[in-house]
Amino acid sequence: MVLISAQPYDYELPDATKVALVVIDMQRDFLEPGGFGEALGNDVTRLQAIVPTLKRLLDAFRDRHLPIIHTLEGHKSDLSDCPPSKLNRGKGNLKIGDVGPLGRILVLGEPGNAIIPALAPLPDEIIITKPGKGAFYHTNLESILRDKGITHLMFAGVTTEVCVQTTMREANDRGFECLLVEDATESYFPEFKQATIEMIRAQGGIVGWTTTAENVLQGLEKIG
Ligand code: C5J
Repeated sequence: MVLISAQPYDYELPDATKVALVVIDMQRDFLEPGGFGEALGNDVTRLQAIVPTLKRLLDAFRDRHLPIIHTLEGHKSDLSDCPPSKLNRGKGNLKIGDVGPLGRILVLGEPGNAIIPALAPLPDEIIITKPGKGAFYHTNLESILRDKGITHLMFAGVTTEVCVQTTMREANDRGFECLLVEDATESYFPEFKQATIEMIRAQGGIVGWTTTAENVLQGLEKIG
């Protein structure tokens, strides 16, 4: 067993066979101009800052052949999996399914819906496509994790208070021990990121733990 320095207290990692890295929605739609994030009025450039840290985490998991799960928010081309409440929200110039500079906004298979090239999944890595904010909603993520005997999840990606937090809460309710890597997640709103980190680890870790990528890397060194 390895202890990773975290808040509100050390995170216990039983052994390397029980852990997976979950990288949430590092897609062009959220990180590049012309995608869904910008259509909602956000400054998407601030999300780029976490890419090098996330790459270090990916490399550490890849070097040890530990499971990596990438998630991708997107909808079928007929939008049959996009409820009107989501489709009509926002009042931006471009809605989900409209054609933008990166192809159709938030539609699976479109250029803008892909994971950014710097963090592209390797062929043996799992990609979960999801229509919602949480990665357990309308996906087979839970059965994949149970089949692999995974009990511990480390979370990274965007955005901290939307898809990352929603997925972490879903995972926590399902009994997974969840650790958020603070410098490998980002939001369009720095204050929302900070608030999310604080609410996750409040009340004795009500949703889980938070730590830095450096602490994760040191922990992984100890498990070999
Ligand atoms: C959002 C996400 N923000 N990946 N999606 O709509 O957080």
